[in-house]
Amino acid sequence: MPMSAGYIPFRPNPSKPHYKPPPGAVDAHCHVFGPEAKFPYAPERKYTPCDAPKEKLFALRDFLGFEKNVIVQASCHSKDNRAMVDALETSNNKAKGVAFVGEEVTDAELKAMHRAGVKGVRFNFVRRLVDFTPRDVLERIAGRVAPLGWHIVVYFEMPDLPDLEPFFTSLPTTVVVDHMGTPDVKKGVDHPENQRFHRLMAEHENFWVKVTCPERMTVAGPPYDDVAPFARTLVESFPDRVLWGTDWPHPNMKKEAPDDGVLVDRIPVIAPTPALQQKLLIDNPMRLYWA
Ligand code: 0GY
Repeated sequence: MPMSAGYIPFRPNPSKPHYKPPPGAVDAHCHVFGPEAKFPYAPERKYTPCDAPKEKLFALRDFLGFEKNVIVQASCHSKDNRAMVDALETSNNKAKGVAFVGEEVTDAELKAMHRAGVKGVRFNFVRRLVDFTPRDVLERIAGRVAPLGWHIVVYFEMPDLPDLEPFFTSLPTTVVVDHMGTPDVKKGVDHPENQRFHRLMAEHENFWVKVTCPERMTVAGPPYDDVAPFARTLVESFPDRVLWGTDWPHPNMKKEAPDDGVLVDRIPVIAPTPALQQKLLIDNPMRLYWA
C-alpha cells in the first residue's frame, strides 16, 4: 500500500541566488510530479509527493538562471513515464529525460521515448524507495538501451557499493551515479568507503557522478558546509564527468525542503573556477544529453 501524503512540499518562493550560472547552464537532476489528476502516481509508490508540474519546473529554471533541465523519472511515478515525457515534448528542446522501465517495455516504446528526448534509464537500488529487481532483468534492460546510445543512472546507498560494484562495472554503457554515491559525511572524504567510490571513478572512465543533494546528506544543515568537500573533491578530480542539479521538487524530504537559491549558491564553492563551472554546468551535460 502507498504511504499517505505525508510530504514536505517544495518552497514556493526560493531565494534569488547571488551566483549567476553561465548562459546555457543545465540543471541536470530534477523531477516533475503529476499533476495527479492528469498523471496519477503509481500504486506501488513508497511515498506520495506534492504535485510539481512542468510549468513550475520551467518557471524555476528561468528564475534560477538556467537554460535547460534533465528530468529524472522518480519512484513515485514508477514505470509510467508519461509526465516526464510530456514535459520533454513541450520543453522546446530545453529538457531531456531519464526513464524508469521494466523489461516488459517494448522496443517501440523505447524508440518513442528516444524521440521525445530520453537519454537514459535509472536503476534504483535504494530499498526504502523501490522493490528489488533481479540483476539479470537489469542486465537485459541495459543490453536493450545500450544500442540507443543511452546511459544508466544508478541510485544506491554507499554501504551497498561493495555488493553492487561488480554489476555496475559490467554495464555496457556510461554509468551516472546519483548524489555522489550518498556518502556518510560524518565519516569524512578520506574514509575508506568514500575512497572506494573515488577509486571506482578513477579506474572506470565510463563512470560519471552527480554532485547533487547536499540537503540529503548534511548533518550541519544549510548551507551544507559539511558536504561541500565531498562535491569539490569530485569536481576537481573528475572535471569532465560531473553533473549538477537541484533535485527540485526535493521528493521525500523528512524535515524541510531546501531553498533552491541556496543550492545554486553552492556551485562556486564546489566548482571554484569559471573553467570548472563551464564543464559542470554546460560542457558535460551537453555532451551527455544534447550531443
Ligand atoms: C531523488 C531522491 C529520492 C527519491 C527518488 O526516485 C525517487 O523517488 O529519487 C529520495 O528519496 O532519496 O533522487 O530525488
